[in-house]
Amino acid sequence: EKELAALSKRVGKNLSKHRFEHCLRVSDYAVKLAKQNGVDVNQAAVAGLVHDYAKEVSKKDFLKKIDKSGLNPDLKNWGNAVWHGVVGAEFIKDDLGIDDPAILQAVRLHTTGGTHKEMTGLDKVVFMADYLEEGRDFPGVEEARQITDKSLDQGVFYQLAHTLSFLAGKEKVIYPKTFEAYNDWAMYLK
Ligand code: DGI
Ligand code: FE
Ligand code: FE
Ligand code: FE
Repeated sequence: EKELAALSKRVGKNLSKHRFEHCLRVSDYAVKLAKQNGVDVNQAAVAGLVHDYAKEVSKKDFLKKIDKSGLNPDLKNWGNAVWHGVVGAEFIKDDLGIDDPAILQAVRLHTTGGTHKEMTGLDKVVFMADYLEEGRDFPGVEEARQITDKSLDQGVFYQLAHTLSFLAGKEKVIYPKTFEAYNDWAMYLK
């Protein structure tokens, strides 16, 4: 579609080649998962394309945006991993003029996920497409793709469990929303 091509050009200008190509692949994978799960294909294509739009924004600009947008100042204690989704949605709104609340929420949740009640089909599709796009090659990615083809919800839980364990294995600080999402899905699915 013409609008998507114009948007893609603008996203490409804000990102390095490798990250832009990741965004294109996430968009494609999100479309595939959207078709499998009765999710709006255009919203999936757009949300996938823009999800990492702010990934290369500087710390200084994230901090400014948190103030300007009136976001919770506690966010300032975190870093790029959290900011590029939650604060990234504000850049996508302001720079790209995307105001569809469903797309903005999918961007906000794409790194941490959310509770099963909070996550829409679109949120799950973008969350999983980011993890499973054709360029991903971590151990277990093929198993994760198979699980997700069978059940989008089981895929979400697989990613939450594996990301949490990966981060803890590297002794990283973990954002509370990541824990909250994991616990919620564990109670919901087990
Ligand atoms: O932006 P991408 O690299 O495509 O993928 P992403 O947005 O899903 O994740 C970005 C990074 O953030 C990835 O290395 C995993 C990490 N991450 C996810 N949840 C947390 C986290 N890092 C920290 N420190 N804490 C978290 O809760
Ligand atoms: Fe991301
Ligand atoms: Fe992700
Ligand atoms: Fe990504």
